[in-house]
Amino acid sequence: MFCFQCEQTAGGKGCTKGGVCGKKPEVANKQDELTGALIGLARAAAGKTPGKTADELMMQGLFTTVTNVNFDSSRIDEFIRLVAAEKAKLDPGAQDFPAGTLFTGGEEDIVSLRSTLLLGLRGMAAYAWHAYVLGKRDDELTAWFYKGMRAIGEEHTAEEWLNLLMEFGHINLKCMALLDEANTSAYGHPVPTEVSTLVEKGPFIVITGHDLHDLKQLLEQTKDKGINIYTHGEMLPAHAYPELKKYPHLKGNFGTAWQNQQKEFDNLPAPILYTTNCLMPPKPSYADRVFTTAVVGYPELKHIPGENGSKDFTPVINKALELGGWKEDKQFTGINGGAGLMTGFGRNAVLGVADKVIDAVKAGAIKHFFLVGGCDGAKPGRNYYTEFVQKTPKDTVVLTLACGKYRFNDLNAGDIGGIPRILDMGQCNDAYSAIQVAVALAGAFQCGVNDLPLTLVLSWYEQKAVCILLTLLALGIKNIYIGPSLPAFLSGNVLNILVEKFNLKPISTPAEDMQAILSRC
Ligand code: FSO
Ligand code: SF4
Repeated sequence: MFCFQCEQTAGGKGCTKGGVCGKKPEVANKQDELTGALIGLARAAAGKTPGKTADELMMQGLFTTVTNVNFDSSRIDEFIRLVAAEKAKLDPGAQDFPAGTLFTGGEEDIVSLRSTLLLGLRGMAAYAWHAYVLGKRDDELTAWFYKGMRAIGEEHTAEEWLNLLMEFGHINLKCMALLDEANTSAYGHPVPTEVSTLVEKGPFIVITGHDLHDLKQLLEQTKDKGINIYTHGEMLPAHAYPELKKYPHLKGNFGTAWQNQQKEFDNLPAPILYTTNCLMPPKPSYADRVFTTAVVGYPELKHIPGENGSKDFTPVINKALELGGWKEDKQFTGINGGAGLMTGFGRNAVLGVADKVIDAVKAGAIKHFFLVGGCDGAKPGRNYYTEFVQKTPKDTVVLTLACGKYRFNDLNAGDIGGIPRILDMGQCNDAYSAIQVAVALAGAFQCGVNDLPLTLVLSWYEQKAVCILLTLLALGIKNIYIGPSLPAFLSGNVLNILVEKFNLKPISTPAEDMQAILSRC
């Protein structure tokens, strides 16, 4: 196996003997085979209208290879079989891409550029799938999956690869817009909401991942059953959607970001439902109560079938009743000891008070905006993000999104004239909201986004962060800080291009970076 797609890759170079994430070589090799087969499917679809089954396989097949999604080789085998059957219908002569050469075949910079596009496509597939299950699709977006996968199987010059990456960044913006539309049309616009971290006594279910459609179905099926629902990880922003928050048994949030799950779920007296990444190999103390759904999979864990239609969560519900929850209420806190988390500052909420924000900037009450967001992870260096937010001056506002926010979302940072200083905009895909807010501010101040008093300080872990970064770069956003370490799949030369073109900066220390940012203001 060879896999270097995530931030925790072995030695900062690549996992070769087994994944740091727990992925076995057999699974990694099958994922490469599936990727090669999807390139074959894209080739077979050239000049044709592939159809619903092929489209679904393309999105699900890519999504399934994202870090911490599927560890079950039998499920990946099934995908390979279905992709082959679909390809045979379109063009039996189309060749699959040789799996073994995906991340190793060719000159270093070309491998780097090819890998970047593939990893971006994997991330975008997850977003496209979430929109798709809510009935939203876009022909240009769907077609780009095929175009992108065909491109991965072709030779290109470095310049052509860079152009493809920028084109992809724009398509991913469309994809995030589509998901925003899917979520807000189904569940309303998020409203600022305080989320409790108290778990009440009695039966409960923890739901994690990004899929709001699964949460909605679970809430419906647990109505009046005496079972409470708690979000975990990236599901936290769900509390802010009117059509989800209306359920009184959606009580609060349990736990923090994905990398703490083995500790947080140890002996948990409740089932845990994984709707997307990020699944870690479960410990025996709770493996019997883990349920996966959609493309998530792990050998021997219980799986709730039904991809984009209705699902039956009865086994999860029965497990909650059997385990019974805790005997007493339990108050939990965030990693800095704070209880009660605010979320729901999506574009609609923030732009709803745009006048107030603009006035505060003009009056000098708000001097700078930071977007401190992205994924969390296990590395000790990630406390950079906590320290960075702690160091932000009192006359600055921190926008945040994705699971990296758990590093600081329980800090009581106060407010500026009623505007909270830390504004949680939602999940990683809600980077779309952040972009919309930045564009609106630039419009109000009649300047470019790069001229705003705004600095992006991003943490990355997996492939959704890759697609978001490519979107930000495609939009021409410069001076982005990125950490905790640089992607192993960026070769020295490719990194140099990004540094020269976009002034992409690796994070250093919170104090040094803060000083550099504020001295430019
Ligand atoms: Fe976190 Fe995992 Fe949303 Fe990622 S849950 S790390 S960027 O999958 O997707 O933020
Ligand atoms: Fe290694 Fe990350 Fe790949 Fe897992 S997903 S095998 S940790 S690089």
